[in-house]
Amino acid sequence: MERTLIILKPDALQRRLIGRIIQRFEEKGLAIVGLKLVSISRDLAGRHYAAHKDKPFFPRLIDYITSGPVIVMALQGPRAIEMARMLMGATAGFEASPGTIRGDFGADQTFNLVHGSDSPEAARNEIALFFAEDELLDYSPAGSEWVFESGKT
Ligand code: IDP
Ligand code: MG
Repeated sequence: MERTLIILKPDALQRRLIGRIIQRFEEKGLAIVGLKLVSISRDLAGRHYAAHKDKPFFPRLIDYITSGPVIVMALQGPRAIEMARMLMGATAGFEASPGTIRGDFGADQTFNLVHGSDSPEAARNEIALFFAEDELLDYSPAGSEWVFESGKT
């Protein structure tokens, strides 16, 4: 089954929005199979965002993601990667559609509340960066049979 790495970024915690953001993913039917509160080191941030290391905004991105505690979550379900990104909305809050997390709560290009893996390969790598294998629990929440025809997350 597909898994994706979600990070509720420092602004989500500081603005006391984590409950409402997690609720979006729960309501969609994705299973939370890993979850913890962590402080991301600059080294880990650099590895997580390695694809952006030559971008002009990279130093600000590292400052931002290491500026306070974050919640990291692994979500599981059919098409979890794509569904999570749809729920998140466009990168910049000022461009994201209303109804999305960034569209409803965000107004900025850097401070955009949430990260979601963008491909199966990225998801595998990112989940491995943040979770040990025994921190990931495989289960289907009650009621999944009424969310997915397969009945499985
Ligand atoms: P994504 O989070 O929607 O996948 P990416 O392009 O992968 O967006 O960028 C990673 C993160 O870097 C964004 O979530 C945002 O916090 C920050 N970011 C992206 N583009 C810019 C920019 O043009 N200026 C400043 N920060 C940016
Ligand atoms: Mg990205």
